[in-house]
Amino acid sequence: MKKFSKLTSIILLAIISLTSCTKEDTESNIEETTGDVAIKTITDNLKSKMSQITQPDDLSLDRNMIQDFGFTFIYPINLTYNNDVKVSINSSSELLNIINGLTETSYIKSIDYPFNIDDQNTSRTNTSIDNEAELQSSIDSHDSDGDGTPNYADDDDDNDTVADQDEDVNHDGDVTNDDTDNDGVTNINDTDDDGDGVATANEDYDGDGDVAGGDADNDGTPDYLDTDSDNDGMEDAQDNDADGDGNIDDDENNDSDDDNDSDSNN
Ligand SMILES: [Ca+2]
Ligand SMILES: [Ca+2]
Ligand SMILES: [Ca+2]
Ligand SMILES: [Ca+2]
Repeated sequence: MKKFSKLTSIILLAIISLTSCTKEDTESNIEETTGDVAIKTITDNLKSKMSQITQPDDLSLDRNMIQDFGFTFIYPINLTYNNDVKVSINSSSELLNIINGLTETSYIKSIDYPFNIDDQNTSRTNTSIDNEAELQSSIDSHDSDGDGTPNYADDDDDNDTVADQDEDVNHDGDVTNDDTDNDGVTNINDTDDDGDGVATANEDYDGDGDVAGGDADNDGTPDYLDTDSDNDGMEDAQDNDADGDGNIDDDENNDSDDDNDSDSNN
């Protein structure tokens, strides 16, 4: 009898937890389908990015907007919180204040259309966004590496095998202000971060599959940021140019005949 009542209790508990799961799932599905998904994607993403930056300011906000979404707002814009409170925003600094104050329970649910943006994808300034479909289409089309995943959902924007968060080599929490080789292309968009002629994705000299983790000469600078990874006094590009013809072996600028024997890489 005691055994029977214990079994009954377990079954009852299982039924109760199953029922509550179903209710929660239904509620979260309802929440996900209400409001303006595009502006919530933008503001949630900016909240996440700004909270990682040591000293976020209006410039870092604009840079992160351009990196992830390909545009900056032309102000004013009017946003509405999930509790229906409206706020008019006249500058990136004002937007930053709003973004910093967002929480899981206090978020932006919509933006008033139309509004204007400076669109980096099309290089058109003052582009009008007239509805949510246009906003969604604009952010979905911003795909730096062309791999089909828009930047805001891509954790390796330039597809160089180094994750976006690991492109923050100055460790200020901002992934959009690092340019190791000073060529004007930030590391998060640069497929050759140290500009040594060897693509970042090909700088995994220890072959462990982790480009960011390798440091062949143990000088504290990882190989993909070190123009002379083995510290032999010869730049990596020369190390990787066996026949010295100026074409780097087995790289994106492929030397199809590594040893210049007129026989393709044999
Ligand atoms: Ca992509
Ligand atoms: Ca990357
Ligand atoms: Ca660069
Ligand atoms: Ca390189």
